[in-house]
Amino acid sequence: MKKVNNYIDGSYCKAESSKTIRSLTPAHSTVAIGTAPLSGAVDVDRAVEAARKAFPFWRAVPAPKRGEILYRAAENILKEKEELARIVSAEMGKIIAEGRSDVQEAIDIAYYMAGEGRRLSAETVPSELAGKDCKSVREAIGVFALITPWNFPTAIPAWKIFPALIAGNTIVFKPSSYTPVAAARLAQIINDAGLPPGVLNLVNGSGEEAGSLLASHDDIDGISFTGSSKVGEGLLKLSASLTKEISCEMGGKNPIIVMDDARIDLAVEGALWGAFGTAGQRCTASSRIIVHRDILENFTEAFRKAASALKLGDPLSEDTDVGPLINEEQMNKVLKYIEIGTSEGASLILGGRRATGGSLSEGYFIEPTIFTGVRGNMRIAQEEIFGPLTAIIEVKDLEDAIANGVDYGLASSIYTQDVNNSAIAERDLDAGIVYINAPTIGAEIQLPFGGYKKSGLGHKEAGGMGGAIDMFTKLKVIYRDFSGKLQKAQMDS
Ligand code: UN1
Repeated sequence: MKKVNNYIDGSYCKAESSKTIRSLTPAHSTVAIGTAPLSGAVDVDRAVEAARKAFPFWRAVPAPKRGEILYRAAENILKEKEELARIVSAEMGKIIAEGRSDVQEAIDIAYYMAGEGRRLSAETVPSELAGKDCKSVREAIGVFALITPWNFPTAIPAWKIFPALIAGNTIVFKPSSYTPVAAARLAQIINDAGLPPGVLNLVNGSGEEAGSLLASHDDIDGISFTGSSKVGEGLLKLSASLTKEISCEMGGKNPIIVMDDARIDLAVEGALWGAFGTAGQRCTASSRIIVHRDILENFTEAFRKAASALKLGDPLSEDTDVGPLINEEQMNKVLKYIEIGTSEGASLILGGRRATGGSLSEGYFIEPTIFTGVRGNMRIAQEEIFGPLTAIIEVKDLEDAIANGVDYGLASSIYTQDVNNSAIAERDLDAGIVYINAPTIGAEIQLPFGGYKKSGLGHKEAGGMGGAIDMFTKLKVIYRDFSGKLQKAQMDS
């Protein structure tokens, strides 16, 4: 069992309080993989102070040099990919193939941001006047609090840590209290790549206490949060200040539209991966399948059949398709939504129960669950559930499909072979990400990631300009007059 500590100003340290959290393996709920401290105000203050102290030095290191450290971190994560993937899989419960994907995404963003150290581009534009130049430059913002969820224990922290670092910020990282072991290992590898003390600090604890203390801390300049819309809204209130930046990636209720001209085999495969990959615990999960009525029967039967063949089991065995939910609370939430769906009048055509055969009863497994006959205004079609449950909604045409509105707007998808349907969906789907002939999960790190409406606030994650580089830099505009006389801008002359 791993005993995780905080890491502040270049060394491991205990938290002020001796209270700890036990990180349990979701597939065997009584087995603990590690413990982590529950930090309070003293610990948070110390970490913020260390990050503040390190900031002037770190921001002055040339970005290509910062990039070299990031490059080394990428190489080291790659070397430890399998070991880290196994920790992710055991601690979070995603199947081992997806544990590897989680770590791969961290590696990808590390390499990408290492290269960004040689760009961090802004603009140089002509002046209205001779003997004068105009440009913008990107500067580090300061001390960032990075607050991350349990569903991607290494990828999401990496999406935030690497761009924050390349831009010259210093960090207090507060990972989810459900996945402290994977997060601590990631932070350690990055620190060991050669970061100066105080640049990347790790504080463990609960969202309610450590997370809230960070969000409201006077000496934090920016917050980047991924998690539920409810917590995001709370952080927004806590952090409200004219001098604090805040960006949040939040929930989703992501649709796959299957048109009458779609390749049904492809759509079935995509819906299966989108709805039941990571046991539906992605903010991008395909939790609504909106199907054209002319192919509804064919699609639904093929989808039900394929989903019924998915194998639940230990996430660390290579032949498992679907792992457990993260904890009992999450499992009960999904079971509650199954009751809600049934009482709303939707028809349960697959699953709908906790899976308990053999050793499954030791974990928080729910059978892949499909509802049909779902209407767009039902709660199971509107609210984020975060489990292996998807809702099939029948529509008469594309317009009807697109009109199926929700408060979220993260990812969306359409399966069609018709170029016009594809173009209309691209234009009209009210979401930050649109996939054509692919499910709603699986965004690549070189483009910005984020949603509209209740799904996203502030800047987007990942990507370069328009994404994470915007999140972690501020833009300064510089006018330099070397004409040797007072020159007034055109508006004043
Ligand atoms: C999330 O679920 O919080 O696009 C992130 C995807 C992954 C990231 C998901 N690359 O599905």
